[in-house]
Amino acid sequence: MFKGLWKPICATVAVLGLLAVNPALAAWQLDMPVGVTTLSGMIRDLHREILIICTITAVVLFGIMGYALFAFRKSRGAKAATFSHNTTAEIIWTVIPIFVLIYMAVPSARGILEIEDAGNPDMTIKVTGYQWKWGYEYLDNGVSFFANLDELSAEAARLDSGIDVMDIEHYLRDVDNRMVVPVGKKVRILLTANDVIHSWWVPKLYIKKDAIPGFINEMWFTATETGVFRGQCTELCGRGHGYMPIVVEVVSEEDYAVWVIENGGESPTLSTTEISTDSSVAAL
Ligand SMILES: [Cu+2]
Repeated sequence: MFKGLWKPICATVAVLGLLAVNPALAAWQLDMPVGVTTLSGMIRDLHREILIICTITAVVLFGIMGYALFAFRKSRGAKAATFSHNTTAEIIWTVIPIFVLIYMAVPSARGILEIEDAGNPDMTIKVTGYQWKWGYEYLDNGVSFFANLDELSAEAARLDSGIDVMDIEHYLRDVDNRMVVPVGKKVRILLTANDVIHSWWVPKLYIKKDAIPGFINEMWFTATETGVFRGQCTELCGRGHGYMPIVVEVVSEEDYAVWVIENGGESPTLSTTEISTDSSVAAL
């Protein structure tokens, strides 16, 4: 029965075998990373649940379709059906998908509302994308700086540098100035760009949005643990797109206060920055 299928089956097994011994496979990841924010668990669970539903749906539907194509083929003498419709079947294949979609839509909508609720932040950072670096302005305390690619990566990236990039622990994933935030505080990010569209993405913080010139996008996170979390620009923005990484360091509140003072901040206290027409007018 499978006489004609041996060749493609052997070819598939050979390709899978080659992939299995490829060292690059070590970097493969089949699931979203474990996040470190208050929303990351919810987003990961939702993603998994919906992925499982979609996978089961695809396997069942394509399975039925594949079986029908194989079992009722013309060479086996199959004849075209003569009925025009089947009310019971039509009700079943309409009602079941409606319930499945509602089942997925309700938690998705709840999640989106939570993700988009950037109100009442403990602090606000304006992040600006440039070709090819990120600018950070802490609106509550006046700290501001640029985050450029770290010197070691920049040196190694030069033609004929003689440096083996495999020897660099965080090649193209490190910066000279990290964005530092306190753990357990709601950090709002106001995101824009100065030249072309960039995109700010830190996988473990579960946030990613485009930085668009002339627009201010908003997103937020509350980190639940301290540590260093890396990301990168994810919108192809020109020659140096791969050379503008993001490094976020989450520290304790005390360490954050010290960092603010060390970096010339006005006050280590966290406060809510109200961005409104009134305050802009008052500031003028
Ligand atoms: Cu880019």
